Amino acid sequence: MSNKIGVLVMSYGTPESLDQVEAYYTHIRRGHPPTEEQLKELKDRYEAIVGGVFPLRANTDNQVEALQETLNRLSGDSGYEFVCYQGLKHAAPFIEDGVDKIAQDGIKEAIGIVLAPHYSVMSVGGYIKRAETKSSEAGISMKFIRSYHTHPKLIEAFANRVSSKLELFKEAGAERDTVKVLFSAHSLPAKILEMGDPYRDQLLETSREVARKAGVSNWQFTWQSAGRTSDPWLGPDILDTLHDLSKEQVEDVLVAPVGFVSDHLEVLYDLDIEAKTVAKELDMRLERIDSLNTDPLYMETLSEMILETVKNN
Ligand code: FEC
Repeated sequence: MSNKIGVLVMSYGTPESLDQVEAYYTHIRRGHPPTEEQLKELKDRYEAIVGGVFPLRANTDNQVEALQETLNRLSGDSGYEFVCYQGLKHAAPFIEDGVDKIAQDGIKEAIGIVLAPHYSVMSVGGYIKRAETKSSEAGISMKFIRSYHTHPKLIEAFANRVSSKLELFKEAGAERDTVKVLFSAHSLPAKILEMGDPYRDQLLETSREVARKAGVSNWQFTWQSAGRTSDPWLGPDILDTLHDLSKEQVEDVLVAPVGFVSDHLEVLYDLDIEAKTVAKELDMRLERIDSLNTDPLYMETLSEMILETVKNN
């Protein structure tokens, strides 16, 4: 007998074309349209990465497909069939659309998971709140996975990427221990710390575990991609960190953006273009680890979290 379980796979979302950027940006700003200048600046960043293509779209599609395949393979003869549905935070299909589809397919039991490993009330918490509201309206019993930042396979996947990039520095003549490994993640308004939010501590835990697994002692954590608002954001920002490292005569830097799991604007622009430009001005070599995208170890991390949640209920 097949017992279907819906999996709502939630991700940030991205526009499909340049003419959708304004609506997308307005949604991120909770209904407040950007100024002409802000809109132009964002469109310019999308144009700079790959000529106005939106890589997060295909990457999320591929992750959802690979997760469904991995999950059904690993669930073996459990009697469950997992069906994955996409739900995006800021673009269609929205989180609510994903829940609607689960309901239309007559599925009554579901699990929600976010393609971001660390919990903050302002990030994953927001996804979960929307999915919870919609699923209770639709009569679906939905359980959520809030974080998976120390799952051994996630740590292994990141550590493999750190080790292989450190090899490239070695081949270019650098001593492994002189390369500064910078773990990074999206900044959030600093007020989250007063709220006892686990985001920063979870990111530090992931960084520590990845460093240990990859045998790296020369590392530090830094923030990136802070919003352009007047509130204080968590720092130091990566661009300031690069200036500080340059004063300490650091020449080689490997960035490991462990707060992200896909290639998208915050990686391809903020790191590969902006941070690389600053590093070049400072005469430093900056490389970045490859993004996880559909790495089998990442797909197994998500699948194991989901299977465990089903087993424990
Ligand atoms: O490639 C793409 O099209 C999308 C890339 C993208 C990802 C992403 C992930 C996170 N964000 C997080 C927090 C915030 C907060 C604000 C904010 C604003 C933006 C803007 C763009 C953008 N974010 Fe994002 N984020 C991505 C893209 N983000 C574009 C608007 C312009 C700008 O500020 O650069 C500020 C909102 C406000 O004004 O109130 C806060 C967090 C993550 C990582 C977790 C996750 O994936 O959900 C946290 C990918």
